[in-house]
Formats: sequence, structure tokens, C-alpha cells
Amino acid sequence: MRILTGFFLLCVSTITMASELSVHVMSPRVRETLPAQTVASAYFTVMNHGDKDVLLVSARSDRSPRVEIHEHRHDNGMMQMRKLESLLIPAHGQQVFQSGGLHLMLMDLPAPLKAGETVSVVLQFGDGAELELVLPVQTLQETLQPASAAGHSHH
Ligand SMILES: [Cu+2]
Repeated sequence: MRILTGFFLLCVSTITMASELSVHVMSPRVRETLPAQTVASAYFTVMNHGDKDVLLVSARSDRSPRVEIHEHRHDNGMMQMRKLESLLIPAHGQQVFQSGGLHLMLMDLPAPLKAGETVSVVLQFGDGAELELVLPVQTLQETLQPASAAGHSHH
């Protein structure tokens, strides 16, 4: 569940180590794709137990060439999806990725995601720290229930 990247070889700082211990992800899961669908939404709750704000800057996956941070918002009565360049996880706070709100979007999937498989997603934070999640692929119904997925990643 832990990745040591080249960053740690280049620069081991106390800030990195502090935030590395402060971020915590619960209930990671990704929705299965429908036939001909080439995008999938991933959900989880990311908590920051530290005293400093943490910035989620990007994500990558073994199943998708491009992963974006998206949010849904209502605009003039229309549901719009918007790409975020980064997302702040406040000190002692959390961000909930869930259906109809924040989600990671796995784009341009070369192959469908089927319920029962797992997908690896690596979250990248502003200080260079990374956290790998293993997300079970779930059906639409399952992904609507935040507490249904077991899974817990420490960082
Ligand atoms: Cu999206």
C-alpha cells in the first residue's frame, strides 16, 4: 500500500514525512463500466489528520492513461461536470468523493472495468508524496453505498 518513489531519494524532508503520515483513505471503490463506456468514476473518503492542509494535485492508474479530479455542480438547474486542477484537504478535515459530487474520473479506458476486479490508483500530493489505493470494481448499486466497501489505506 506504500510506494517509495524517486522523490524520497532526492529529497527527504520532515514536511513530506509529516503529511505522509497524516493522509488516510477509506472506502475506495470504482464503478464498473457499461458496454461502450470508456470512463469510470472512482470514489473514496480522504482524511487529513495532520495540522497542515494537504493538496491533492493529480492521480494515475494502471487501467487508464488519464485520470482527472472532477466535481459535479448544479449550474442554472443543469448538472455540470468540472475538472479541478487540485483539491485542498484541510488540516483535520476530509473530502468525500461520492456519486453526484467529487470523483476521480478514469478516462480513455482501453478495456472495460468489470465488477469483482481491482484497479490501482496512485494519488499524488503537492509535497511529492504518493499514496496507492487498490479499488474494488463495483456495480452501480454498490457504489451508491459509501459504507459498503471495505478497504483502508494508510499513508
Ligand atoms: Cu467526471
